[in-house]
This record gives sequence, C-alpha cells and structure tokens, in this order.
Amino acid sequence: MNNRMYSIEHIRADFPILDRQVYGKPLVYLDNGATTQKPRTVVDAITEEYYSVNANVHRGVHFLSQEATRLHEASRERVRTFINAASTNEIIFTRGTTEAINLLASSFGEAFLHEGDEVIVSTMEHHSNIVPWQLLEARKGIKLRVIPITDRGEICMDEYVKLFNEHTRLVSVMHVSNVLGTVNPIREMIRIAHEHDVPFAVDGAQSIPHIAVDVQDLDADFYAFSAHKVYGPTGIGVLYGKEHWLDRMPPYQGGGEMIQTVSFERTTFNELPFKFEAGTPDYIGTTAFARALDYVSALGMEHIAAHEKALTDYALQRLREIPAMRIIGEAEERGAVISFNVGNIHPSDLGTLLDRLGIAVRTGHHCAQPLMHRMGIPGTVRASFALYNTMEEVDALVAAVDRVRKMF
Ligand code: 7TS
Repeated sequence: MNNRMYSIEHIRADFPILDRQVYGKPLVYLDNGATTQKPRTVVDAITEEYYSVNANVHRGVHFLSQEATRLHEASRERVRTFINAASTNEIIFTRGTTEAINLLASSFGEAFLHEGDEVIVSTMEHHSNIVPWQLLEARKGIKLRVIPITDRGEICMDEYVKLFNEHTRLVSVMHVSNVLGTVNPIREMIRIAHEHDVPFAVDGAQSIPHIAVDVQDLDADFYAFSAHKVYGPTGIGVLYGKEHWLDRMPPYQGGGEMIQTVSFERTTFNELPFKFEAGTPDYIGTTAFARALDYVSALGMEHIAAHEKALTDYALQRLREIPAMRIIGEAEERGAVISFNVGNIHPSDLGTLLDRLGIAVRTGHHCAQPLMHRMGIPGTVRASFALYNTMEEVDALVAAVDRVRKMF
C-alpha cells in the first residue's frame, strides 16, 4: 500500500466485529455488498446522541430539540459535500436505496409518466430498480425497455442508444453491479440520455462505498444509495435529485414534517427537502451516517478504491487457478465484487460449506433474477470486499473454495 496512512491493522481495530470467531474459526467477512460492518465511531454516535441529545427534530423550541435538529441538518450537509450536490434541498433522506427508488418511481411517475411512456433499465438491475417501475407498468400503463448486456457482463451501448424514441421519459441504471462487479459507463450513458432530453437516475447502492461520486460532474438527475452499505447504520438512505426535478414532483407520503399548513379545505406542502420526508425522520441514524462518511473521507475514497482493487485483482488471479472455476462477470471496468461458480456444485452448497470454514459469502440470485436468467445460471457465490479486508482473507477464501471443490 503506497499510502502510509492506510494501516489495515489500525483500520480493523476500529471494527470490533472483525475479531469474532464463527464455528471456532476467525471470521472472514466477505459479504460487504449486502451490508458493511460498522466502525466504533458510527456505533458511538448512536449511543452518544440517545444518551445526551435525543429529542424530536424540527418545530421544537427547546434546547435539545434544536441541538438534535442541528445535528440532523448538519448530516444532510455532510451528505451534500460527500456527493458534491449543489444544495441540501437536493438531499432527501429515505430508509435506503429501495425506498429512494420507490419514491422516485411514485413521485416522478405521478408527475411525468403517462400511458405509453417508456422507462429504460438494464438487464443487470437489482430488483429494487425493476419492480418499482413494473408497478407503474401496472398502474399507469408505462412500458419498460431493457438494455441487453454482453456475455462478459457489460452494457451493450449500441443497443442502449437504439432504445431511445419519442416515448422515452427516464433511464434508471445501476452504477456498479452487485453481482458482476461491472462499473457501468454511467457518465457516457447520462450524456447520451441528455442528448435525447431524457433524465437519468442512478442506483448507486454499490458505488458509493467504493468510488468517489460527484453527482454534478456526472450530471446525474437522480442518485440513490444506502447508508448501511457505506459503514453507516441500517434504515437510512438518500435520494439525490436535481432541484428543478424535485420541485416539480408531488409528495411521496403525507403526514407531519412535509406540510406547511393543513386544513380540511386546502393543505399546502413544505419546501424541499422536507416535502418528501413525512413523519419523524431517523435523526439518530443520519448523525451516525454522517460519522460513517467522515470515516471513509478521512481514509480517502481513492485509497479505499486502490486497496479494494488490489484485493479484487489478487482474488481474481488466485480464484482462476482453481479447476472448474467460472467467474461470472468479466467486465473491463470492475469493482470489489466477484461472483463465481465451481463445476456443478450448487452455489448454496458451496456457500454453506464456506460458512463452516468461517467465510461469510452470499449465495443465490442476489435479487437479480433477470440477470441470472441472462447468464443461464440459477445463482452464484459472491465475495464482496470492503476497506478492511486483507490479502490473507483472500487466501483463506481461495483455500476454502479449493477444499470444498475437492470434497465434491
Ligand atoms: N440496488 C443495488 C445495486 C443493490 O445492490 C441493493 C442491495 C439495493 C439496490 C437495495 O438496497 P437496500 O439498502 O435498499 O436494501 N443489494 C444487496 C445485495 O447485493 N445483497 O444484499 C443486498
């Protein structure tokens, strides 16, 4: 590691769970695509705020309420700087990526989608970026158009371009695949969509933890992600949206916080971002989320990316030495996710036996059944890396996979 600050021992000491044993073996946690472990600073933020600040945010005149509100809104500002949004009005707190995309589908759909309109997604999408649009197919009679992918697991750009027509209203595509590891050419895809005057939404669930994202530089119209995949708490996420879109979109849910005045004759809605945040927000979670972003920023996204690339390159090289190994996803540009199958061993059998050896991986369809269908497989075993994983853990994975292979 060329960065002297990137001390893996010090980093691992920040994550108490990494010292755990499972079945009497040291835990090798390689399920970071599903959720990441939390550093002490994030967990401490939760207890500190409950012990010393807790009070409902906004509207309150008393001291604690104002302090809690200040922390909550400072977290919004922290998210804004992290993705370089132009304004905190563009940062909507949600429960996660899934809720962010549902908010978008529901509200953008209400304002801008009509029968016969088309939304473009890709074959490799997570169900979170398929099903909300399918609900609109049923409710509003819109049509989903699907970008095909190559055998290597890359977007077919020629086919993408051909999908645009006068009915296209939105493109919604993932930045990084949670199965293939593919880093999609999002910037170029956004540019093409904008050439057709079509806005572009990005599912950033798997990119935010791994690469520096600048929404203005990408020119993304919407960008969705979850705190828990970037070392933050569960139950918090973000929908970034350009203000000129959010301004024209109706509320997603009704309730407290999102209103200006309510009467039985006429109710008026709050301004951005509160228009989209009905009810008491998870203000404890947002504080902890901001701590998580501080944590990764202090390490430096570029150093995290370099560390994870070294892990991934090494893992790919070592895994390929195993007989009957099939890597699913051979994209040129790839992130810290490796899916594979070995011979005819069912992925869930392989995953269960790896678990017994202390190695936590995910198996199955990874909420991407259309992708599994495209690749002609029932599922994969997936190892996904984080900033705290080590080369020794890669060795442990490879040794365990080879051991299981020999058993079959
Ligand atoms: N989009 C992508 C690309 C994802 O990988 C996930 C979660 C989601 C959306 C949904 O995020 P949530 O925080 O709202 O649940 N992916 C995974 C996974 O790969 N294994 O478990 C969850």
